[in-house]
Amino acid sequence: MEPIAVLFAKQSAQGISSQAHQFPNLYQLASQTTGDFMKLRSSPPSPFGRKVKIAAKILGLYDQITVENSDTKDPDDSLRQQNPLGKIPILILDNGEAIYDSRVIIDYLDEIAEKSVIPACGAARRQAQTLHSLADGIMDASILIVYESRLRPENERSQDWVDYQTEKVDRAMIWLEDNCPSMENGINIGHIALACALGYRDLRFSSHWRDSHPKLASWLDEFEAKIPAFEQTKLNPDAS
Ligand SMILES: N[C@@H](CCC(=O)N[C@@H](CS)C(=O)NCC(=O)O)C(=O)O
Repeated sequence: MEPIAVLFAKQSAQGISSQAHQFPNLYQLASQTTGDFMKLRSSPPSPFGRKVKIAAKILGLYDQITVENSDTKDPDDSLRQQNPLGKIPILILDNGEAIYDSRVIIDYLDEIAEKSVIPACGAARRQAQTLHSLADGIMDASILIVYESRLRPENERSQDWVDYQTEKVDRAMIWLEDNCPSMENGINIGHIALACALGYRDLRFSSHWRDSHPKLASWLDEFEAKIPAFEQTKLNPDAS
């Protein structure tokens, strides 16, 4: 069951409605008629893919999405035709159109769903999207650090580069410890992204951040208790 706090009626929250909002079951009706589903290209450890999965679950669209795992390192993986950048996540719509990146996918899912994870306007929207960017930045920097050891030969690795990226993460985490985002008015895309960023730190960098950021650690525990999709999309740290 979805936590009630997450779900606010889109039409009353947004004031104005797009066509999809006026006919909230438009996508469902179309996909039932054609029998087609959306396909998400992702991989189990991807924090950006996890963000899309959690958003889709909260929005009530996950059962209309089949997940197809991708290998970003494999030049023969069709994902490079679907997104020339060779990055996941990618959402393939039922008409074959490929959309990316995670922000665009979530924006699209939010548009076609009856519920919403993106506040409609004003300070709530601004703050949710800024938190979303901060969390995406933690994920970007963390992934670059992982790739430095995974993709670059040992004698070409740069500790300065790793430190530069690590400092971005450190500054963001310190700021978040002092400014833990409130979930009182419901869960939005900023919260989802932050949870995925912290989950990725747990997965790839151990859980030491929890000792130095106790408020943020409690925040993540609270998020996890509110949003079952977080646990459902968790990857075993021993996985590749
Ligand atoms: N801005 C992108 C970032 C996506 C991203 O960095 N994905 C990683 C996996 S989590 C990837 O595809 N890496 C392969 C590569 O950079 O070539 C988004 O929001 O979707």
